[in-house]
Amino acid sequence: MEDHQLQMAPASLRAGRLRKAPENFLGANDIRTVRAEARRGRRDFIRNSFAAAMAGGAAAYAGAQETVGQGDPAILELPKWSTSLGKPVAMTGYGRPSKYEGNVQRRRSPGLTQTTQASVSFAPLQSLFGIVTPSGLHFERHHQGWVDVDPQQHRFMVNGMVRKPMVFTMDDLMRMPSVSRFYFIECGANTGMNWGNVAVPTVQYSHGMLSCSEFTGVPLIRLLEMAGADLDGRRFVLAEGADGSSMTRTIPMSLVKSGEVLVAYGQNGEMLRPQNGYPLRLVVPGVQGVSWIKWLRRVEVGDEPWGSKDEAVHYIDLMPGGQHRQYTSIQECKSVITTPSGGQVLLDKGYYSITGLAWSGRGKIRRVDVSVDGGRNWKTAQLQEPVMDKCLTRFRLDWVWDGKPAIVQSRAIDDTGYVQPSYKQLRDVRGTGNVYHNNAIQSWLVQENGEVKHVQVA
Ligand SMILES: Nc1nc2c(c(=O)[nH]1)N[C@H]1C(S)=C(S)[C@@H](COP(=O)(O)O)O[C@H]1N2
Ligand SMILES: [Mo]
Repeated sequence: MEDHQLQMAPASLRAGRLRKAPENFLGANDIRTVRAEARRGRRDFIRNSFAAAMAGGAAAYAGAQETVGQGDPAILELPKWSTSLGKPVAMTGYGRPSKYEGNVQRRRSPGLTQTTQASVSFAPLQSLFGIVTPSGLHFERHHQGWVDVDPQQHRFMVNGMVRKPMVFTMDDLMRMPSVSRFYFIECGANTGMNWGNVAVPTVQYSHGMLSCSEFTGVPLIRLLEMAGADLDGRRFVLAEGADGSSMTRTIPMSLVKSGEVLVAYGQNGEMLRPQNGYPLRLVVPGVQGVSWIKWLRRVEVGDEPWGSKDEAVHYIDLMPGGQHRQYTSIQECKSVITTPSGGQVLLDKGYYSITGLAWSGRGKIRRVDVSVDGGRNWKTAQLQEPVMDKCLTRFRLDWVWDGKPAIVQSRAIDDTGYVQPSYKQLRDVRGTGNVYHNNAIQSWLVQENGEVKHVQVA
């Protein structure tokens, strides 16, 4: 296919081409099955893409003509849903995805030891479009299990260096003016397994402690002002959760003063899900997930960081020379290609739309570069609008795969000019003792047989 034809290819062609190959991917445990299924599905795939291929004038789809000659029952015969009565409106008041999408699931990593309560489930980034994570697929990270909080009984307290300590009910909070904003949340441990040079099989497990939602709530600064908080000088807040872990984290007041930190009850147009902190959670844009306290019950104002148990043990970067960084708050600029990515199978050489996600805790994504030759050459990817502050940004690049092994990588640059580092650059600074905050460039190897796997490239 010529370059200009690629530019001309209609959206339906681009979408149709991808949909069949990778979207069926299940979990690491199921890789074999899926690969077999993908091969079996190959003929259907070519058949399905025929209409689109003709529309695009793309003769590159070998087999299309032949298939027409044979007659495609999916076109020539009416399926049963075209010749029968449909079902009445859904009997369950709350809708669910199509039964054909049942393999799009949050998953627990086969490579991580988990206790029942201290656990993680990863979002299926390889199956998602755009930038918003459906609430039912939002990753989960609980230090002491999730809890079903009764909103009638839930209280939110503001105390510490305030003139008038205050307690809010959910009703109190929900009658205040609210704001709704799109932000990403990423656990500081995301991509942590890659530090160990472990071949993480899929992007779900390497990068799936990442999600993005529209959050609705009240800026924390408004509540602090109501309580007459002493906001001058060196100030911090401590946020505390109502779950059994009594998760507590220190947050610098400068972030709160920016107005971005929200006491949120809404997620993607509805109330938070119980697993994500219902009925109240702190939203701390750009900052690692652990500070986004769920089941939020208290914020205290103080003049020193607290150094709480959750700050003494978790998400600390061990640096060379025996030092450690206790507070890493901002999630630095990072990106990952979600298609093609580990575990997926490219069914044929030819056109693919490389796509992925980029984000920065410091602001907006300015540019994303993509390489298909292991970082020797880079092309600028297209950014999908809107590109928002501290939010996921979707990028894509046209690619014609020649059937030879290829290493695909993405490198994001944010509006501070920070460039996502290579694994080696990060190692040079952090040493080898570190497991958190890995924002290195991710490499996927597309093998000759079309199977994609993770490789660690310097
Ligand atoms: N109360 C409370 N808040 C919490 C946690 C927790 O265990 N308890 N886990 C934290 C961690 S480590 C992360 S990464 C995020 C995960 O948010 P999610 O489960 O909504 O994805 O919540 C944070 N807030
Ligand atoms: Mo986390």
